[in-house]
Amino acid sequence: MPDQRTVSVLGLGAMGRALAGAALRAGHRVPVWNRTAGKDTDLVTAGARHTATPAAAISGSDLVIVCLLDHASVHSVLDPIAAELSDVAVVNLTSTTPGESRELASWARAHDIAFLDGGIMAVPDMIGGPAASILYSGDAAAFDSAQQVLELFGSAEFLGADPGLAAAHDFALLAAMYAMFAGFAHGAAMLRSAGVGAAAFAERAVPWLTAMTGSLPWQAQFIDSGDYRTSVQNLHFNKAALDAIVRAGREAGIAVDVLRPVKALIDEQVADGYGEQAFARIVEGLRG
Ligand code: FVH
Repeated sequence: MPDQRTVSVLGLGAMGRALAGAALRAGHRVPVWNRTAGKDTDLVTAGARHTATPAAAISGSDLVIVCLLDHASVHSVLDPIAAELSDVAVVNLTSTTPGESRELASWARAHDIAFLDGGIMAVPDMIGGPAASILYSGDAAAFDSAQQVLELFGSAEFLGADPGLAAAHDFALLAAMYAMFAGFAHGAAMLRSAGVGAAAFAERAVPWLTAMTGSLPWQAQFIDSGDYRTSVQNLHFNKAALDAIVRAGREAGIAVDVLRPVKALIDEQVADGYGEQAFARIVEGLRG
């Protein structure tokens, strides 16, 4: 093994186990630790080293992968071993907000720890496969030296020195996904009232939504330029459409909670006099 490293994994939930498994399959030494015992059985059978404490897991490590529940659990595990982590590269793959990621980076800097934050755009089964993508930000030198290992988990992309950047992208992508899933639930509820099953709806929704995502770069041009003038499908047009879809939902006897905030954003722009402008202008209503 020309470049065998010690890759410690703290946190053996579904994702931590998948990450440890990928590092093991590539021939690295993988000490693992989890708060609750028994989650490393399969990994140990595959060659991982069981450790009883986080301190034991990171001893002699080249790279420490942290995959816990949330920001608070990261601190509860790393705070007591901060001194031992000095000069070690720590990669946090726990989902944290951008602000929490920046806070962790400041904490790491204060303890001379090289810190990278990552946003995993994959579910555990995808780890190590071609569709898995993980976004990183923070310490560029740490990314460069860890990249060979990080590529084992999925394509590894470094976004920049701001440690909050990976989390910002992660949550932006998840927000788009959840809004789409909620829209699918609304459509399924509407069609259920007409006696049509969700499976049949899904068959139609996939090609429709796939085609519609093709308009995202066009919408992005409005947002990035701040120029929302359009000759097609302005906010008046979209207001008429949304109003009708909301009426259809009420006719069907279903709640319209998913659509209400979209309608409110359109109504606000129209009320402010921007009815002739593009739908993408609703982003202006999302300022804090
Ligand atoms: N699973 C997924 O699809 C998503 C994909 C995108 C990224 N997420 C994030 O990854 C983090 C871990 O997710 P997970 O799927 O591994 O989650 P669980 O299976 O629930 O495992 C959680 C682990 O965290 C440990 N833990 C929780 N609290 C503490 C604590 N206070 N101190 C120490 N460890 C803690 C827990 O340990 P235990 O309950 O087994 O003792 C698990 O090892 C997460 O941020 C996702 O958002 C995954």
